[in-house]
Amino acid sequence: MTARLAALASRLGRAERLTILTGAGVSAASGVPTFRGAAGLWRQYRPEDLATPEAFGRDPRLVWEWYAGRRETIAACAPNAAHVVIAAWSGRPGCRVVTQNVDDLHLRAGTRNLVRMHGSIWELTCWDGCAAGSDPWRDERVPLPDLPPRCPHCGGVARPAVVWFGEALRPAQLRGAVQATACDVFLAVGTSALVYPAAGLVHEARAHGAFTAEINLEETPASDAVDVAIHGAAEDILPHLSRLARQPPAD
Ligand code: BJW
Repeated sequence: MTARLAALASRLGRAERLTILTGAGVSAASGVPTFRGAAGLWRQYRPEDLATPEAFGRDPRLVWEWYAGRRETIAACAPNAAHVVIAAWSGRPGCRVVTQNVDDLHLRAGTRNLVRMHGSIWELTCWDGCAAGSDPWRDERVPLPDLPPRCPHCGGVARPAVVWFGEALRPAQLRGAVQATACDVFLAVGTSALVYPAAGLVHEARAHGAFTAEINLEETPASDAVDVAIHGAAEDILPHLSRLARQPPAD
């Protein structure tokens, strides 16, 4: 473990182009539930019942109740040590952060050059498809007064501006994520590496010649593909790595 951490810290210290991909595990220590795993959201709910356009079309109010509850939980959460380290690294030239998280905790930690692949739970778009409502607008009200909320442009039903299963990512977000795979070091943190296209990014980075690494509490489908897999909590490992990367290498 120590040798792997040292190897990764040395790569991080020297990288001119660093890309960090994050998933729900990065926000777990802040109190935001992950999707999969023992306490994951999918243990209580079936994704096809809640995180698909079909589910929303069937029962917008039910889906909104789930999102409204999650917004309340997230509103009470603050960025943790993992967000803070990533935000500090994001100030380096050539560093890009790609997140699957919709909680905006990276933004609240001050992260720059951020690609939000799956959107934001704090933004809405028009479900009825009016032209003005296709651009996400911010709505941070907690609680939302009426469910489902309405589009301010046409009065139709509004939806969370997140990417559901079976939906395409916004082109700019997908482009930004793919471009970020051209890097020297690609670090995947706190993601189960199950959901595409995000799960494919580490392989693209490897194909570009990047040194690839994973930080996760457990093995994932990416563990065997990366150069270094470190098992541990992001909020512990990242501050440790940050300190090591600042130290001059031992002779
Ligand atoms: C810690 C920790 C700590 C805990 N420290 N670690 C190719 C192959 C197979 C299938 C597909 C494919 N391409 C597309 C698909 C279909 C589908 C897909 O991937 N399905 C798979 C599940 C099989 N993908 C899609 O549908 C995507 N769309 C698409 O591809 O469209 C194509 C298209 C093109 C043109 C027209 C139309 C369509 C969209 C995927 C959208 C995913 N959406 C969600 C919901 C977002 C909104 C919301 O939040 O409600 O995104 S699902 C959910 O999973 C959420 C997450 O961002 C995403 C990833 O989860 P994540 O972040 O990895 O979290 P967990 O919980 O899974 O894992 C947490 C990890 O952290 C665990 O490993 C823990 O061990 C670890 N951990 N604490 C470090 N402290």
